[in-house]
Order: sequence, then C-alpha cells, then structure tokens
Amino acid sequence: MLMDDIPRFAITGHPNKGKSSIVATLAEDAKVGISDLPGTTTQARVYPMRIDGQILYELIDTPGFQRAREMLEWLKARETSVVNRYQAILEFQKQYSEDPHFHDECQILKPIMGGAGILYVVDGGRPYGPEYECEMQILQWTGQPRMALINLIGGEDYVDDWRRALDQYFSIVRVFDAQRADFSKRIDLLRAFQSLEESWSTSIGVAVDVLLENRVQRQNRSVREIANFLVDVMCMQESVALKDDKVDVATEQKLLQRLQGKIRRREQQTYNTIQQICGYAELERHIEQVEILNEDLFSARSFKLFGLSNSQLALTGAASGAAAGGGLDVLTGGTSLFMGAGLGALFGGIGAVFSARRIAEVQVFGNAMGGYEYRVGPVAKPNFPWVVLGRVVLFYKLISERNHARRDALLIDVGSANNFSESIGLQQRQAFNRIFKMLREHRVIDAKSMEKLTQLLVVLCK
Ligand SMILES: Nc1nc2c(ncn2[C@@H]2O[C@H](COP(=O)(O)OP(=O)(O)O)[C@@H](O)[C@H]2O)c(=O)[nH]1
Ligand SMILES: [Mg+2]
Repeated sequence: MLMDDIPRFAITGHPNKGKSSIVATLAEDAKVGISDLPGTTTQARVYPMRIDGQILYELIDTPGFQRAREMLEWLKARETSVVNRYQAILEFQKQYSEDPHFHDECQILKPIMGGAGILYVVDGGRPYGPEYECEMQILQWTGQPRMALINLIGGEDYVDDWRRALDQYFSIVRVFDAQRADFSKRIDLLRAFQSLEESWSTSIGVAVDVLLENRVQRQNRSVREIANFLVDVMCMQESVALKDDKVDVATEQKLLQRLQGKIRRREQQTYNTIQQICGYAELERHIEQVEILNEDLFSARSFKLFGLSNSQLALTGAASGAAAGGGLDVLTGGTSLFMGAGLGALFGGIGAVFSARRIAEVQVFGNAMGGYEYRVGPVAKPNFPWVVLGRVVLFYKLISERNHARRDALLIDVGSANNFSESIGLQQRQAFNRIFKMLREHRVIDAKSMEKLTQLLVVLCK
C-alpha cells in the first residue's frame, strides 16, 4: 500500500449522490462544485483540508461511475483467482488510461490505486438496485480500505436495505447527511476511518486533535468578539456641539439616527468577523428567510423574538435598573416600552424628543468653549442588550453548526429564536443583567466583569 503521512480519501459513487457535497464538508471548502446535473465532476480533483497552512488530510473528488458493469465484465474475464484481482485492476488501468470510453472509471481508479482510502457514497433516500453491485465489487477488488456513506437526498427511507447491501462490501457503513453533518459528525467519520486502517491511525489522530483544538480557538475568538461588541453597543453615544442648552427635534432626530446607524454598523461588523473566524467569509446572510437576523435591530419582531418577557425582566431586577437609568417614564410608560410598540419606537418617529428621553439617557453639558455639547445614549432600554445578545448568539450557532456543502444563504429557525430567553437559566440571566446594568449606568466594565461576561457567553455559545 502506498501511503505517506497525509491520509487521502477518494470519494466515489454513482453520479449525483452527494460526492462533491461530502468533499466540500470534509475539506471545509465552499468552492467545491456541487450541482444537480449529473456529470459535473469530470476529473478527479484533490482538495486539501488545511489548518494554519498544515495539510491534515486530502479529499479527492471523482466523477461518478459510468460503465461499471462493462468494466467489471472486463475484469472478470481476466480473473483467474481472487489473488489476481488487484492485478486485473492494474491491467485495466494500463489499457484504458487514455481511452475516453472508460475515462470516468480511470479517474476513479487513479487516486485509489495511488493509495487513497475509499468513501463510497449512496443515496439512502432512493431504493437499492443491482447496478450498484458492480461498483461495489470493483472497489472491493482494489483492496483499499473502504467505508460506505449513506447520504440522504431523496425523500424516502431505504437506509435498512442499503445497509444490508453495503455490509457485504464495506467494513464500515455510516449514515452521513452531506449537507447537514455538523462538526461532531465529521470527527466521528474521521475516527471511524482511523479504526479502519492502522497505518493511518497516527496521522488521522493528529488531524482530529488539530480540528478539535481549532474549533475551541474559533469559539474563543468568536466569544471575545461578541463580548466586545456587547460592551461597545451598550456604551455607545452620539453628541453634537450646540450654542445654547436648547435642542430642537430635528437635531435630536439626527443624533438618534446616527446612534442607530452606529449600532447597526457595529453589529454587521461583528457578524462579518464571526463569519471570517469560522471560515465562512463569503457566506451570504441577506435572503428572505434570514430576515429575522437581518431585520432592523430595533424592530418589534426582533424584540418579541429575542427579548425577555415582562415577568422575566421583573424577576431579574432589570426593571429597577431601567427605572434608575431612564427615570419614572420607564415605569409609567412601561407597557409600551416593554411590550407594546416594540423597539421600532425607540428611535425616530413623531415626538422623538419625548421618547428619546425615555429610552436613552439624554444629557446636556456645558463645555470649556462656552458652547454646549448635546449627547444621546447609551440606549437605556432593559431589553436592548437582550435583543442584541439573542441575535448574535443565534447567528454564531448557525454559523458554527453549518457545513460547507450548503450553498443557500444563512437561514434562521424562527422557532428556536423564539425560546432564546427561556433557554437561559435565571442565575445566568441575573448575571448578565448585572453586567448590562453596570454598562448602562457607568459605561465601563471592569476586568472581572469582562471575564464573567466571557464565561457566560462561552456557555451560551456551546
Ligand atoms: N437535500 C440534500 N441534497 C443533497 C445532499 N447532498 C447532495 N445533495 C444535492 O444533490 C445534488 C448532487 O450533489 P453533488 O454533491 O454535486 O453530487 P455528486 O454528483 O455525487 O458529486 C446537488 O443538487 C446537491 O445539492 C443532501 O445531503 N441533502
Ligand atoms: Mg460531483
């Protein structure tokens, strides 16, 4: 067996069964060509899985079998004993390597006979048929270590049938949903292959360790981003220089718009950074279904989805914090602030001065030049950090559970978003609220609280 230190896996199977999708998933490469058109992959192509420049393993995407039956007949005609099956494959390669008739078969054989392990992909959503047996036999004749993966494309469930058939030819048979498989599934797959082939045990073990370590690093970096983002947006202010201590509605409107814009840009920047950290720099996140994530930070819908309910706020003591920051208005106008108009009413609209004084601290300062500086912010509304937090955590989770075979833009499961605040225990909620209150009132965070915030976020992002 030809093997150097880098484990190689040839992904094989019938056309259109998700081979390229599995390559994209395992190589974490969104550029692998995936298509509904059978025959898209015409040449075997190597995709390395790299972390920090180090190649952990390589995936070889291959075309689907086209003439497996004919090829097997050719091989059988030359078989004199089980012992010379491998020899027959070599002869086939020699004879047909330049022949377009068996072009795809030769592309499949090349990496395998060069030492790659085999991942054979079938669609467990479609019935088993005898035409697959020729493919399985050919792969068996190569003698290379091989595993079968049952992908689930078609709508039905023929997994049991497939298992019975595949068990005849493969020592390991796994269900592996190419486009849904999350990180742990990928690790399981590598570990299974590790057990299959002893000579790869060390190198696959190293690859698994590097992947796990990298995962933790990505999570830590994302959490730090999220913590800094929360602190920033909770402390944000906008100000304008004035001649006297009077402010008109238009000026205040403008300031609030600017504050809103600043918060939105900071949020987008955080999302971009998280995508980069997690290897999804190019991923689109602005299609219809993603609306909830992309929805305006201050919209009523987000408010309902991510915010705490009135009673939860009362429980955590956030309401009293809000009263301290925002004055009595918060309590008297409370229902509209907590539940009614939603966050859309926070900024802009008619009567902006009035509402602004309620939701953001508004200050007028004399300055040394004799003029005045007028400031708005930070946003004092108790639900504000919860909305921001709910959105960013959900976003992080979707990114970190995603795999590179998916080509749709980022979607959000509205149901899961709905329960966001309930998913946090009372103690955690109180701990968050203490930090939020500190930020709202003092616009600073001490090192210990920052550490606490980070710990809380690590738990949420698990
Ligand atoms: N629903 C679903 N579709 C899949 C899955 N894997 C592949 N497909 C689709 O099946 C088609 C063929 O996939 P591809 O990876 O190009 O298959 P290949 O021809 O075997 O390389 C594409 O349209 C994929 O989007 C899967 O796990 N679930
Ligand atoms: Mg393909």
